[in-house]
Formats: sequence, C-alpha cells, structure tokens
Amino acid sequence: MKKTSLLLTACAALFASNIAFAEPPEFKGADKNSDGGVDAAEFKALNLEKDFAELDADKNGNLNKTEYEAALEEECD
Ligand SMILES: [Ca+2]
Ligand SMILES: [Ca+2]
Repeated sequence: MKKTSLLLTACAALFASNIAFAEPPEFKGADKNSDGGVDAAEFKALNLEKDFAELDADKNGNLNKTEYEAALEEECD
C-alpha cells in the first residue's frame, strides 16, 4: 500500500514538473523537418526523459505518430 502511494506521489511530481518545465509538443510540432517521423535528433531536442531506441518499436530510426504518441502516454499509467 505504502509503496503504491509513494510511486503515485513521485509520478504526480514528475507530471507537475513536466508541465511547469515544458509540455511535450504534438507530433507535428516535434517533427521539425516535416518528414513524417521524429528522428533521434528531433526527439533529443524535446528533452523528454525517454529512451529513443526503446520507443522506436519497429527500429527504423524514426518515431511515427503512433510511436511518438505512445511515448507521451507512457508518462503515468
Ligand atoms: Ca522529422
Ligand atoms: Ca519507428
């Protein structure tokens, strides 16, 4: 029980700090060169605490809209 509430608190704090810091842009905002994918450099520019390689489900070096949005939704489950 205690562990769960601690985890929730940490998650809420992270969420709050993310909003205060910078809200992740929508896919088309993250895709700076508008080639339909967010590559490693574009992703890095977002400063998200995520592992690009892990998010790139099909390992093509680009995050498509589905992969990118999954990254944003992963925040707090
Ligand atoms: Ca791109
Ligand atoms: Ca991909």
